[in-house]
Amino acid sequence: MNKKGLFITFEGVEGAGKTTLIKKLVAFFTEKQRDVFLTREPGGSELGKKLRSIILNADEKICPSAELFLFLADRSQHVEECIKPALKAGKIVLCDRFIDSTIAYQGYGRGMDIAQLTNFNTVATGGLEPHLTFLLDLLPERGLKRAKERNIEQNLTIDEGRFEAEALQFHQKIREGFLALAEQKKRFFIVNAEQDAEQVFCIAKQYLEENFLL
Ligand code: T5A
Repeated sequence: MNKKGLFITFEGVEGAGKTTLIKKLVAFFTEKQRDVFLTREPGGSELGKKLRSIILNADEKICPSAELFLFLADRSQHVEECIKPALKAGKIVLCDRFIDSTIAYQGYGRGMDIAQLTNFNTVATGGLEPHLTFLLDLLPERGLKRAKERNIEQNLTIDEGRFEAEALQFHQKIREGFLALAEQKKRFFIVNAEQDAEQVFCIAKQYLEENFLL
């Protein structure tokens, strides 16, 4: 019998540990013989890979509204081409960033109108919302430090991508945005991402086992 799809998203400031947690959850679900679909924004679909490269690595300066529409184009294609079919097939979809990143980064970070962004998100997703969103909460300075250390380790530019180079205040607004969203939406579960990666994983796993009867 086909199991029901489950849509889980992961949000947080730069370097909060989303990728690290997702990798551990993939192993956990695989052990339980659940079919997992791992994806991310931007860049989940084939078109999205091209858009990701433009968004994060463009030489040209991208104005805030153009940046927004690139993220939304990425999301529209991603939902239609990847997420909806995976959910229909009963898979567990683990998505690194989704609609809440637009509200936090373009809304709280860039100062764009939140109500308008919410409507744009609905257009891009056709109203699809995650069943669960893990917010990895961390002081932005800690996350940026981790991201920088990782970039050095992996021989990337220290401030890889267009957001890691933004001022600390920008990242503080983004954290506030995520925390405000988590207060408004029941689907959020906040994990203190100061803890080591294994502890973060254990907390997320326990929440899943207790609330989603895996
Ligand atoms: N964006 C995205 C928008 O502005 N609007 C949108 O609508 C969307 C969808 C995407 C950028 O686009 C923006 C947000 C982003 O700036 P990205 O390259 O995908 O860019 O970057 P991020 O999603 O921010 O991902 P990062 O790779 O920077 O961070 P992660 O995945 O949260 O962190 P991770 O797991 O790679 O960990 C970073 C380092 O810390 C270590 C890891 O080993 C790694 O070295 N680490 C820990 N160290 C100590 N304790 C822990 N608990 C740790 N967990 C991980």
